[in-house]
Amino acid sequence: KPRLVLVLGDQLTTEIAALRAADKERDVVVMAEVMDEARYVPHHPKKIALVLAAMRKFAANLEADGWQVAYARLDDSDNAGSIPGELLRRAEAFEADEVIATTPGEWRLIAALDDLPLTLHQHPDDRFLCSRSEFADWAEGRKELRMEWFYREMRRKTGLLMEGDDPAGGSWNYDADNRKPASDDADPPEPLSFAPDDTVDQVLDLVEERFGDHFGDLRPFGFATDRKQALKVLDHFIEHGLPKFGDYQDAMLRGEPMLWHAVISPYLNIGLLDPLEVCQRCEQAWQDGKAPLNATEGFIRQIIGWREFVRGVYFLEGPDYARRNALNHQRGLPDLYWGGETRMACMAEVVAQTRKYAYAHHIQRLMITGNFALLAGIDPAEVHEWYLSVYADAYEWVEAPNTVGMSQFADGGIVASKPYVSSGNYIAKMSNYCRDCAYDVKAKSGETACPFNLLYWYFIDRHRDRFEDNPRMKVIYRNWDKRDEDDRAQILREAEAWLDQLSKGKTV
Ligand code: FAD
Ligand code: DLZ
Ligand code: SF4
Repeated sequence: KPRLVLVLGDQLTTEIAALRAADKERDVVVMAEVMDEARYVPHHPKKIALVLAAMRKFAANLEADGWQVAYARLDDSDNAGSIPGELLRRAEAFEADEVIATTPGEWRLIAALDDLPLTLHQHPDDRFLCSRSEFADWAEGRKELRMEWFYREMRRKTGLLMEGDDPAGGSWNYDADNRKPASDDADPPEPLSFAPDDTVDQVLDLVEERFGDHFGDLRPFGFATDRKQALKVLDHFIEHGLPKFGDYQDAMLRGEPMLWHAVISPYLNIGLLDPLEVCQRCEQAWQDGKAPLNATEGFIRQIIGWREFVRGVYFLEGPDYARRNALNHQRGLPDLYWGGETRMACMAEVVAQTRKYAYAHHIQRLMITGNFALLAGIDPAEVHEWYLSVYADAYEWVEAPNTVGMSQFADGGIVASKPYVSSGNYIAKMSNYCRDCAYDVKAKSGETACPFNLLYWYFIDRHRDRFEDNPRMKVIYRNWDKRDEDDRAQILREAEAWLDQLSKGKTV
């Protein structure tokens, strides 16, 4: 009897565990474009197109390689509409009663597979350097989980940037060199873009017809949709982006959404690129003298450090993680996140770029849209749903810990040791957004005061009980308490009035 080999839309590599465990002569690969996956959140149309186009090309390659592939297109009349539904349909058609799967990256789908009335052979997703059980062992007995310690383990384990037992250059972390703002005349590399081929064109038409109402511009579509193209993106980054990646990692410039970032997360997360191969190629560039150590270390840390760490936390913490709300924030997500009008130039810029590219870099996600949501006290579940929808790289295992944990502090401080909040000052320092804003970043109160200034102190004040004793926040409270009482009262009053306007749907 054949067995069904499930390959999901974010498992597109021939090295995926389920394929390695299967028998080409005997088994049937099941791949399915289904409404349930396209709609669990209103994904950006570019994200849906990327996944479907990459699935179609991957399936064609498997077939060319001799696999039997039962592939369901979204518009097939007999499409069952869900992953379990498709498995059941194929089980009947092929008289199969066993499924070989690679553990999905989301609790929702893990549960759905567990519920199937078929025998499930589930294999851990070993595209990651650190398995779920290894992470659990590392976390066991630790009072707090800190990425930096975890990262050092990963450096030792992979040997990346190691000189024997010591880190290359003598330091584990060169972040102190990595916080430069970019100047207006900065000249970042042009990102690579791929003209749609026939497969992509067909998918774009389908996505336009079915998901035209989702937030986000479908066209122009320039994503890589197969491994060969994704490798070109990686090479392009290593040659043109990596040398300055470190310096400008935190910088933000109007009209320059990608700067020196790699824009490879959409490909890493669906399997077109492998994390270790990415890091080894970067290390090679450093060894060849083509990239400085601060950039190479900073970049590798994002992948073997942060990316692995957040995945570990997601699976360690369990299925309720994405619903946590430690600060009890209840305000609804304002319409400006979906492109509604706003006078805040920074928010307008990041949302507009997100709509256009399904991309924002880390500091934009953390210190603009995330910072604002946290300061404004938005319900983290709504913030989570937004991030999961609008970015081409968003899958729950990586998005939820970044959003719910790092950005919204809704896990109570597992991912972040202090809340990532800032006043307008930080944004003015790291970007040129404030120059064209209706608000005045220097004004701490009054009609034109930057909302980040008002809301920052409002946040600090309202969460005193939780954060006052945090050693990394003591100075902030000391500074706040030193201020004149009337000043403090005025700022809090103005912040409340501003939030009131926000909640009433007024243009703020
Ligand atoms: P670069 O800046 O060039 O970094 C290189 C790579 O490092 C990335 O491709 C990514 O794979 C990895 N990386 C960097 N930071 C992180 C991080 N914090 N967590 C995990 N991997 C990281 N990343 C996602 O892949 N999917 C998400 O859904 C996602 N949601 C996020 C939500 C919020 C609120 C925040 C603050 C961050 C989120 N990130 C997410 C992390 C990060 O913003 C993106 O990985 C990064 O912007 C991707 O762009 P890039 O490839 O140009 O990254
Ligand atoms: C994101 C996504 C989309 C939009 N569509 C599909 C699909 O039609 N078929 C599929 O197998 N996978 C899709 N995916 C990826 C899944 O949502 C992803 O596998 C789970 O969220 C687990 O990470
Ligand atoms: Fe954003 Fe404030 Fe600067 Fe305007 S002034 S761009 S709201 S930080």
